[in-house]
Amino acid sequence: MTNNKTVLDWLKEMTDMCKPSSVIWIDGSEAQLEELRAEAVSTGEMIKLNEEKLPGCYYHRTAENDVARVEDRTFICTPTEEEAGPINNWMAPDKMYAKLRALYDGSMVGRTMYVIPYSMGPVGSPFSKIGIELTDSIYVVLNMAIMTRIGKAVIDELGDNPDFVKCLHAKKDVNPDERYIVQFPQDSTIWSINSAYGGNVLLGKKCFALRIASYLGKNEGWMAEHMLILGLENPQGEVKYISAAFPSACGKTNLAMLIPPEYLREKGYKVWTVGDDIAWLRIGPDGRLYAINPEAGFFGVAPGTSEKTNFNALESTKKNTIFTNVAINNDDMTVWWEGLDKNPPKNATEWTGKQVDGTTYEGNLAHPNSRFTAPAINCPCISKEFENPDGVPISAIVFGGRRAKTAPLVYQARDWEHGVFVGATMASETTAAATGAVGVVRRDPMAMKPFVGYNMADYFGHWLEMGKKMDADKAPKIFHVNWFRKSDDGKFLWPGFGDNMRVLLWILDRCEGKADAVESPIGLLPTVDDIDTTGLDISKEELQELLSVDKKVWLEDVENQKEYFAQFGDRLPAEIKKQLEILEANLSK
Ligand code: GTP
Ligand code: SPV
Ligand code: MN
Repeated sequence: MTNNKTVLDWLKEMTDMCKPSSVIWIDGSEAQLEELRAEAVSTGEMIKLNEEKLPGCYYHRTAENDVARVEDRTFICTPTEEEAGPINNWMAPDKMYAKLRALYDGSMVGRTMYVIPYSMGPVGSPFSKIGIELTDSIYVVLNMAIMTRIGKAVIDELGDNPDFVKCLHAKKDVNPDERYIVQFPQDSTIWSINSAYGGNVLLGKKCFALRIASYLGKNEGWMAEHMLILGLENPQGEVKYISAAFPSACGKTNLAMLIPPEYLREKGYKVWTVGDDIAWLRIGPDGRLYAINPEAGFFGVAPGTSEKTNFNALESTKKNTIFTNVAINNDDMTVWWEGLDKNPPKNATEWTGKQVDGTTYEGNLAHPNSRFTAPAINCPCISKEFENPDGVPISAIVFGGRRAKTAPLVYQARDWEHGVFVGATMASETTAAATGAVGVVRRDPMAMKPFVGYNMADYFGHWLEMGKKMDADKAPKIFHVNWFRKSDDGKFLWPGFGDNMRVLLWILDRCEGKADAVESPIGLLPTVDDIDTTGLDISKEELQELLSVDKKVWLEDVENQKEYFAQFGDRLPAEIKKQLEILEANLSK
């Protein structure tokens, strides 16, 4: 498929090491993908779902020990430990290469290696970057075909260029003790072994589009962020774009596909989805910040997705979708998960493969991190700018997390520098998207804790630098939201989902200087009258509670922030230290 010498030399080195019995280039044609689907069905790797109800849809079940990203087995192998920084796992590149070579050696004997040329971003866009993933998993090939632009057009675009990200994945025996997800940023190389799950193996996603890309972005003056991108259209037909960074399983896909409350729909408000997980951002010729979604599909959390909570996501999964670790309704070969509806199938296959009566079953039929892989073009509200090679101009950047207490429903940063501090002090309760305990509050700056490809302190510095390159009136305004605040009896105080639109409207009005705000120790807050509650069953007192800032709780958080920042030592930018002092002084007044 190519005469690119760098590609061919690398492919030879990798095949010499992995020793596959055959090598197949993925050309991106429907005929080839259809052959692979048939093969995966014949071996049991995938199950064909009901062709009438779910045309072109397949089911896949992973090993029970392989259901989420593995942060403790994910490494950033920069030449020095200092470059990877204190929050990444690190090993010297030579040592890691040697260790992994021994594991990859002969790992594909008797197996086929697939060569997937792929583009992150529309082929040929100035934002886009090319990768090639070598994998012995058909599941990976078929997922990459949904999540990225693949095939001959991409290898043609690369031509003789030696500049591509070299990605190697071997399923091996899915042994969790020898599972490694390793990034070598200086070599634009990703090696993944002993997993077959999502973010561990679809190497274009977190490994490339965030870890490697954040490193490239720092060197080349752009940003790779764990952000959704949405367009909000007002009744006059003007569309403004917002990007938002929330940690894994904290509501990006939901917000990106939001359906406005009825009274706003009647007025003519609409939301358009550009992306649901990753944004690549560059300063455009007019000095504004532009974003593209480098992906071509959604790898979304299934549980909790319903006609009511996220109609557009559900619609996106009705054809040509791969479901992973959800439950099967054996009667009609459709899928089910917790929160889809109140009618679990009686005759069900649980995600582990166990046959159960779903109506009497206790526990989860679907894994809490079960996922759908759906083509973005299936989405009823996909933006017409989705393929725009120049991206969309961003008016507001929103940070957010799951915080039962502390963070109010919404507040605005005073300026870019304060906004970077707001992002840097993000914290959130952990979710099922990664292995480990769920519900523990941890600091997760810009939702990038698991995804930053270099020293987090330098990453804060890069954010500050980007701000300096934009005039204050052109830079996006920065906000923080929390949909997950709870009352003392443990109930969510905010209805969330479509009603989050009410908060987005305040945000955009702030960007246009149309809405009021009041000063608070942590930033600019709306008053209860600034958030439109038309048709909502929420009292002024409840809204007041949602917008309240408890100084005592915040001062405790400041102590935690200090401890967190201390680990970066002298590398922490002075601006962050200054903002921390301002916050503490404001809270102590
Ligand atoms: P990743 O794909 O892991 O990056 O996750 P994500 O950030 O896209 O999260 P997603 O939108 O899939 O939501 C994760 C979970 O949060 C789902 O169970 C949702 O039902 C729930 N959720 C999303 N938005 C809201 C909200 O506004 N309020 C509440 N209470 N729950 C929400
Ligand atoms: C996340 O965990 O943030 C995801 C899913 O989007 S994964 O692809 O596994 O990273
Ligand atoms: Mn994500």
